[in-house]
Amino acid sequence: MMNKRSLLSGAGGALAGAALAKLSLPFAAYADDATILPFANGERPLARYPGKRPLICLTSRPPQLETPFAVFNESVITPNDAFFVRYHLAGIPLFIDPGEFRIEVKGKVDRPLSLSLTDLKTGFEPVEIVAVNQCSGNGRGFFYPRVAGGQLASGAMGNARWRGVPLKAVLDKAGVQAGSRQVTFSGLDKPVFSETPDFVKALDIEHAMDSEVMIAYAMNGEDLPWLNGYPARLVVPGHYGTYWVKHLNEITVIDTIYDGFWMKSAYRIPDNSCACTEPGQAPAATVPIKRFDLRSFITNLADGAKVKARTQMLVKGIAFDGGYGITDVLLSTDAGQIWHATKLGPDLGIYSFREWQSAVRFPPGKHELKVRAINRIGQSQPMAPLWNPAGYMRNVVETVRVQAA
Ligand SMILES: Nc1nc2c(c(=O)[nH]1)N[C@H]1C(S)=C(S)[C@@H](COP(=O)(O)O)O[C@H]1N2
Ligand SMILES: [Mo]
Repeated sequence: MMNKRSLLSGAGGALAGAALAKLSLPFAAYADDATILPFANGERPLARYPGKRPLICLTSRPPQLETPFAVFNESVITPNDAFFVRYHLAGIPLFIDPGEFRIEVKGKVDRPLSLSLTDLKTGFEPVEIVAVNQCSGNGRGFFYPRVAGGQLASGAMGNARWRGVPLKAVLDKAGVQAGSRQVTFSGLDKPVFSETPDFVKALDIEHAMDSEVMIAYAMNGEDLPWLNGYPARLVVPGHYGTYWVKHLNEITVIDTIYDGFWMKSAYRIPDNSCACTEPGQAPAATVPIKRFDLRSFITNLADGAKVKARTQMLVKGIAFDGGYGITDVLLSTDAGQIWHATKLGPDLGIYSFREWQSAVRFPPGKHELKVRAINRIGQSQPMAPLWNPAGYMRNVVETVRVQAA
């Protein structure tokens, strides 16, 4: 089994004297227990990282930590210590001095800015939004045929209340020049090898200026957890996590279409209405991934659960989409033949998880539960999974089998 060996050594001890004013990331270790995700090769250690409860460890360098699915049944807001973590580059920041930290705003702007955290917190009107952050590859481990990439179950998502300033306010202060086409974003993390492209993402200028994209410095009423981008990150409501650049320290307005690796080659989906191909086939053309598709989950029953027969119980869960808003969540207890409306929970905004619940009485025997959401523009989820070579955007109607006795 897994030893309690160190996963990530910050130099907290060695530098303690010299770095008193700074914050540092201490070390992480494997927890004693492991977990098994519901697909082949799904055994994972749990790891204890700074500021986090034990999370499912996909890789330790760079840290990629998945939220245990049961967390989504605890509350509609994902606690900071359980929120998933995804990095591409092993050179994650281990020391950050909040007094020295600056966000540079440069490129095609009239007045380049160098914003301290204090500038960010006091120089602009703060805004808040509840929004889901989800990795493009959430659920990739369920793809069949299997695809390369992080073999994630459904825990690479989370819902939080973000606080920060609109990116538009910052760009307006800098003065975006006519003819600008995109804005690029980069954070403090760096590649270990010079051959590895730095993690830089781009948004079209109209999107960057839409007043919803936010530079966030707080999450659920606290500073951002280190591993979720302390001290500031981009929040791009309704859009896949790849754009939510962490430890954000460079914002560059450009008058071209950015063609770095993480836009031109990675995080692209088939350029068709289903974002899918025949299994095993490469797409004819691709475009950058953008908005979430519709998803819904049962959170209080795991696949294979045993329930009490003939007794009324609540089945509950969550649903979300890319920002149209959930209008209905339907539940089937007979493998999708009959669908029942469920009761939706409080509306925390179009970018939030929406809770749903339904009272169910199971006759003795086996039951196949399926859950399906519908959004404000009438979209729903496919009954059979769609496939694409990168394993992105899973949104099939999910199934949970229970045994009532
Ligand atoms: N600086 C930086 N920001 C990043 C990444 C990264 O590798 N480096 N990964 C992105 C991806 S792909 C995802 S899914 C989200 C995950 O956010 P989280 O780690 O806070 O859950 O961060 C995004 N922001
Ligand atoms: Mo991601």
